[in-house]
Amino acid sequence: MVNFSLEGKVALVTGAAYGIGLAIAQAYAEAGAKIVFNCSRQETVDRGLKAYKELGIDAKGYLCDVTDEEAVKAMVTDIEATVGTIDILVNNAGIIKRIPMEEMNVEDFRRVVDVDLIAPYICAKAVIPGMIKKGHGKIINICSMMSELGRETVSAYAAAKGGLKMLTRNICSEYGEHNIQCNGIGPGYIATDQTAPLREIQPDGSRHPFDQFIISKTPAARWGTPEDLMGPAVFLASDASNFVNGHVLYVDGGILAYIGKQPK
Ligand code: NAP
Ligand code: GCO
Ligand code: CA
Repeated sequence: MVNFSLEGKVALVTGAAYGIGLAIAQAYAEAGAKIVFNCSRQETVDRGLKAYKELGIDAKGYLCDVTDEEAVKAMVTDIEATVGTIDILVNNAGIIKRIPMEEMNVEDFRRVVDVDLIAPYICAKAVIPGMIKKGHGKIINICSMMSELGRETVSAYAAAKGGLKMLTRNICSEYGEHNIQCNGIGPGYIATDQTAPLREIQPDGSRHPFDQFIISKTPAARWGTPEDLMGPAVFLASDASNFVNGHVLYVDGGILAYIGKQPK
């Protein structure tokens, strides 16, 4: 029988106070995993703990900026001592800065790359020794449409998410022999805080032009929801995907396959 259970597994989902990370962690808890998450602001950790409590999930939260390697190592050491060896890491924490490249200062560009690419390396490096010792592990990197496509104003984010796709393939290549599978999930356009500016109702009551654009570029003709990611995330964290490695599973309603709705 195919095993989708996460019973007895310890899952660290970074940045999982709300949005995509919270949905993935909720799905993991429902599949039997013990949930640990972290954010870089105490108020977000508190928001997450409240959300998990309301969901009846006994999650452990840490205040930890994923770009701070010493803090990440300390967090992983504490998790291993108090919860158990991390079986599943989801590199979900991420930021975006929408600025035309020629106007973007290098500090902003560097911060996006730090959070969206360097931090997944830092977190993976921190959990891999425990996974090797335990004889298995799952690392899931939250990629993006921008792992494949560009658009105006998101140069740093696209560079980082493109790099994250290749980091996913390289972790697969380097650690597959230790029964560690590293895959990506590439969400399409998902309705979360991060994309709220792209969906704002206009002063005249109409939908945001970008909102209408995405609807025309998505065969499903809708934005995704964090819940759309729950099943794919459980699949990639479970034994059901033990021979799936180095793959980015796009959960985009068909965007990458579609040229876009033809004008009437
Ligand atoms: P979100 O609503 O903006 O939430 C981001 C989370 O990451 C927050 O909990 C935030 O908490 C945390 N975070 C940010 N920087 C951090 C840091 N340095 N250290 C630790 N935690 C940090 O994002 P989302 O829309 O759920 O997206 C989650 C992931 O999916 C991101 O990697 C994003 O790039 C990716 N993604 C999103 C979409 C979409 O359409 N929404 C599509 C494709 C991919 P703090 O601010 O308190 O740290
Ligand atoms: C944007 C959006 C996208 C989504 C996501 C798409 O400004 O284009 O924020 O980047 O967040 O990454 O997969
Ligand atoms: Ca090796």
